[in-house]
Amino acid sequence: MVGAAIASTKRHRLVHSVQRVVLPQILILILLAFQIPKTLAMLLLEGKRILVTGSGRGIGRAIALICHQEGAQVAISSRTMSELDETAALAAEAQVAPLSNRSSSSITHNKSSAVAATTTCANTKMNIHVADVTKKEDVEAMVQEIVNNWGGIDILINNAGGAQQQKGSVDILEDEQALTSLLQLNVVSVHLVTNAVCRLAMKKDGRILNISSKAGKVGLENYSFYVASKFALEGMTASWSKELKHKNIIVNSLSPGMVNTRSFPKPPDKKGVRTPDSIRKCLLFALTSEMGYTGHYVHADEFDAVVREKGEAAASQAWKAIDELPFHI
Ligand SMILES: *[C@@H]1O[C@H](CO)[C@@H](O)[C@H](O)[C@H]1NC(C)=O
Ligand SMILES: *[C@@H]1O[C@H](CO)[C@@H](O)[C@H](O)[C@H]1NC(C)=O
Ligand SMILES: *[C@@H]1O[C@H](CO)[C@@H](O)[C@H](O)[C@H]1NC(C)=O
Ligand SMILES: CC(=O)N[C@H]1CO[C@H](CO)[C@@H](O)[C@@H]1O
Repeated sequence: MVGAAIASTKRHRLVHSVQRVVLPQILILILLAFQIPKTLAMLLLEGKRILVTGSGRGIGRAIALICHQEGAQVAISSRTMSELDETAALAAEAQVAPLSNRSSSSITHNKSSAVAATTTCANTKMNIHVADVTKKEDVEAMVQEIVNNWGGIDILINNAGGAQQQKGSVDILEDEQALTSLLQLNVVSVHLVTNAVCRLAMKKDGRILNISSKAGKVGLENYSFYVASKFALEGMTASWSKELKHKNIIVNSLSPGMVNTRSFPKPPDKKGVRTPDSIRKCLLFALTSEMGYTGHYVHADEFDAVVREKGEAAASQAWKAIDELPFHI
């Protein structure tokens, strides 16, 4: 009884001191929260650790910059250091200039093949990795280095890949080695990176997004090698979504549409051709979707059309399940 009385007195004092000390602090915090600029408060990927493969140029670079602008820590990789430097410099320009000029970004290069240094921007870091994603040693070193730096990866964006060099119908395409090489680049490498990331860097709670193509959904005359690689990728995406669901890892694919890049050049004035940055909304939608939409595919053009016709609230109607619906007679 005496103990209870003392406890009750203590509790009483505690409540008093909570009121005296904590409440004013909470009030101050609330006031401060309103002072935080809207742009900072609304960053969609704040604190996420993201690896984007093939981010030295084109769509991969645009994806890396979009993620960086949304507050993520971004690791970029490609085979070419100079292109990665450019991506990192663009990120540093966009981020450091308006926020602060307390430190100029310094990029130091690591001589070993798959590792490099960290660029510290105002509030996020861009990590540079020179790596050939078709080589297992490069992939392992890159993922291990990111784990050493950041402790893990929250989002993997498999973007690295290539186009079919020689186009033509099946009777024309005699170089079967070209098919093997394209599958190596567009399918085996994605397996290598995803395997290493799941093993070393993403034990649970994460997201994997592959940048796919309409060629992953429909046959295209004279592009059978490329189509084969993209159908394979869709199949892997659907399978992984099932394998990784219990770890709360969401797996989807995104088709950026007709983006004008060096690997996939398009006349910029052709109807339907879009800039790399124009996939921003669709990308952020895909990177913030819920587990209900794992094993799905979204096309940037279809996403834009749904949002235009039905509004932002209907955006998830743009998702398509990769698995075919069962056949009913
Ligand atoms: C920060 O950068 C701005 C614009 O470049 C410049 O005008 C300003 O003098 C800089 N401030 C400091 C403290 O370096
Ligand atoms: C390069 O990376 C290796 C492996 O992570 C590390 O041991 C070494 O210290 C790094 N060298 C430089 C100059 O950063
Ligand atoms: C496909 O390639 C064949 C030659 O292999 C060519 O005759 C045909 O015009 C091409 N079709 C298209 C749609 O490019
Ligand atoms: C494995 C794979 O298909 N990767 C693709 C990811 O997205 C890029 C950009 O569209 C393609 O070039 C890659 O082939």
